[in-house]
Amino acid sequence: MSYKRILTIQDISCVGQCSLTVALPIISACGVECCVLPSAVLSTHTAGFDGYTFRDLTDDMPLINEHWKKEGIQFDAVYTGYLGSTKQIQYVMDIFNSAAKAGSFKIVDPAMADNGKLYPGFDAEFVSAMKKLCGKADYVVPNITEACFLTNTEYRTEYDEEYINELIAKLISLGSKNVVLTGVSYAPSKTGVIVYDGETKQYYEHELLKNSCHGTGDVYASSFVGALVNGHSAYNSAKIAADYTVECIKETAKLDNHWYGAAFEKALPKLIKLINA
Ligand code: PXL
Repeated sequence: MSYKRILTIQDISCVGQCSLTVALPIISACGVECCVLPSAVLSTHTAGFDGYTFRDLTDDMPLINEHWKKEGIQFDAVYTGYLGSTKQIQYVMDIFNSAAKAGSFKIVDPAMADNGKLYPGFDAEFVSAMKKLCGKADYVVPNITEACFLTNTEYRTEYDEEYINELIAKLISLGSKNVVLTGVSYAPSKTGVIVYDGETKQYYEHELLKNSCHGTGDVYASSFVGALVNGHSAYNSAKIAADYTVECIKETAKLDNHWYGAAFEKALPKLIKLINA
């Protein structure tokens, strides 16, 4: 029986249905052991709550990594999300070098921006370090805003294939082996994801729902990683993650005023079916 162990590095937002509180249950539901390295602890996420607390765990990272080295602990994949500081990015690269088994996947979700803007607390220095981290990845999973920041491209809400192709070409030139670009919409009620391995581009188009909620990027990246580690191809993993995320948004729409996160729990049975199909 194959039993994989992965490491995910991102924050704990105590309330807010994002980052580790999403990645842990989703990856576990995929039948994969999920180890964690919290980048920071926040009382809530930063998108819509005021006065949140922020405990930066940067200084713990090298100590944790040293202990893992002594114990010979390594992982079948390392997946990074929201990071807590620019300094942390170098530590994450050290962890890529020492804690990722040979042949394992390194997946970077450059969780730092959406809707044309950086999240609070991030700046040009962070973006520049994130470009380097993306260069070490097997898969980068940005949305269009993040792709624009990573490639110094003007953010547009209306675009054509040429604009997207240019964005993807610039992303791959950062050094990642593959690009998975989310939120690519060419028609009013549709959106989709492009998977590019440096040679072939594949587009999976799906429904664009009217309601949107925070945390769907984390739901997407976590289910993508879960599928990939289960042996699905990158395209199939991108498709599974898209279908699952759509289901999560539909579940969220059934709730009153559930604005801060996606009700991903209700759709976990669907994800498990997709993974095992
Ligand atoms: O979902 C991305 C995310 C993760 N973690 C924190 C955030 C956000 C988005 O705003 O604030 C703390």
